[in-house]
This record gives sequence, C-alpha cells and structure tokens, in this order.
Amino acid sequence: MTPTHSTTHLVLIPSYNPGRKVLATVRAARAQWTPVWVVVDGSTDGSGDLLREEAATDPGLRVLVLPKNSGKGSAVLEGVTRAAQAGFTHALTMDSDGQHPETLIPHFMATSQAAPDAMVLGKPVFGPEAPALRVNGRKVSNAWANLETLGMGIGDSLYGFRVYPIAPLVRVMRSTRFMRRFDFDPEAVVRLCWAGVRPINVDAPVRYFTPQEGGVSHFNYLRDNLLLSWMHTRLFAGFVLRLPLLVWRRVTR
Ligand SMILES: Nc1nc2c(ncn2[C@@H]2O[C@H](COP(=O)(O)OP(=O)(O)O)[C@@H](O)[C@H]2O)c(=O)[nH]1
Ligand SMILES: [Mg+2]
Repeated sequence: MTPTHSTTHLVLIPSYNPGRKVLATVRAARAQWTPVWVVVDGSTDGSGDLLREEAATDPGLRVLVLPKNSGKGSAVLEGVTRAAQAGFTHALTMDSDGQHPETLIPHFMATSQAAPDAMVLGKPVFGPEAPALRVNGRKVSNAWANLETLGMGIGDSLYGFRVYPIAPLVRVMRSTRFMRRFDFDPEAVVRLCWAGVRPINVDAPVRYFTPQEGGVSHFNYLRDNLLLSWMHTRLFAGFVLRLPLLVWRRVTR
C-alpha cells in the first residue's frame, strides 16, 4: 500500500521516552500517510537517535528535537508552528507509544478534509485491558469539558488521536501559558470550542499494553490529576466569563 500524500494535512507525533514500540508506531503511521513528523521532547532513552536514523532513509519522515523535556503541549505547539511555516493547515496528532489506531489515519484525514473548519476528535473505544482508573477518570474530565462548553458536543476530552485546524490551535495556545503539558488535550478542545471550532467525534480503538508488551506511560496519577483539576478550575472561570456568548450562540444556532 502506498501512503496518501498531502500538502495540507500532516501526522504529528509528540514523543517523550516512548519505549520500544516507537519505531513500529512511526512506521505504521508512515505506511498510511506522508508526511509524518515526530517531535522528540527531550527524550533520554535513545529514541531520538533511532528516529533520526529512520528519517535519514525515509524522506516522508521528519524529526524535530526539543533539547529539553517541555511537555506534550509544548511539543505539539513546536510541531504545528513549524508545520504552518511549511504551508500545512491541519495536523493529526497521535501518540508515539503504539496506543493509537494508525489504520484510521486516512479516515480521520478525509473527515477533516470534508469539514476543514471543524476538529476531528477520536472517541476512545476501550478493550477489556484498559485500566478502570483511567477509563473512569476521564468521565470526570468529560463532564467538566461538556459543562465548560455548554454541551457543544465534545465526545472525549482526553484522547490525543485528533485532527486540528492549525491556525486556531496556535491562536488559542498563544493566548495562554497553560496547556503545555498533560493538560494540553482537554484544554485544547474546550478553548477551540469557545473559539467556534466545531467538534466531530469519530470512534477509534485505544490499546493498553503491559510493560512486558512494551507499554510505557508517563501519566502520574497524583501529579496529572492535580494538573487536570487546576486546569478545569481555570476553564470553569473562563466559562463563566463567556457564558453570555455561549448562550447567545446556542439560541441563535
Ligand atoms: N506524559 C508525557 N508525554 C509526552 C511528553 N512530551 C511528549 N509526550 C507524548 O505524549 C503522548 C502521551 O503520553 P503518555 O505518557 O503515553 O500518556 P498516556 O497514554 O495518557 O498514558 C505520548 O506520545 C508521549 O510520548 C511529556 O513531557 N510527558
Ligand atoms: Mg500512552
């Protein structure tokens, strides 16, 4: 199969110490799409060199390196800023650790190309192996996100498998110094909804691997839940300020 080539839509993979699945993940994405860019976020596990070697023989792959770990949001912002300079208008973000369904890249891209003003959000379909703590934890974040947007239709606030229109994403990110780490995914959807970017939800399986299978997560239950709670507190305040606008949009739609 030849990967679909695009000059408007790229695949963007933020990557921090991703474990041994990274190369297979990037190759699987490359089998679906050209180009694929990886942002190595200050990784210290040798994956940066591995990816650079791969890019040396694959012109469809580009590797950007941040010298210091700066967080998922920062890595995505670096990637989309450079992508915009290169003329791209949309980015499909996905994880570097094999958890996301690479085979759905063309379908997500086609959905975005048919509705370029919208964002295409993956709606996770969990297998039986998904940890209950993560599955239930996101229900809380989803309830907040839907309240903060007055039910504009966010199917899932946390899943990182998404297509973003780059210009509004860069605009909302530049408007705040937050959403640079694990708070990126939920804050991005909420702020983009506020900016009038409509969500389209598409089902997408998510896989969880055991450490024996090469599964790696940098999610830290206490640290990241505190980060998310603080984020929703901020977003709730933003919601109250925007309430008249959101109500107005609702009634005029
Ligand atoms: N946690 C974390 N992930 C990062 C960072 N920078 C980039 N990423 C990437 O963001 C994605 C999600 O991270 P991960 O630890 O797998 O979180 P989880 O899938 O929610 O358990 C992966 O592709 C990471 O490599 C960072 O500083 N911290
Ligand atoms: Mg992961």
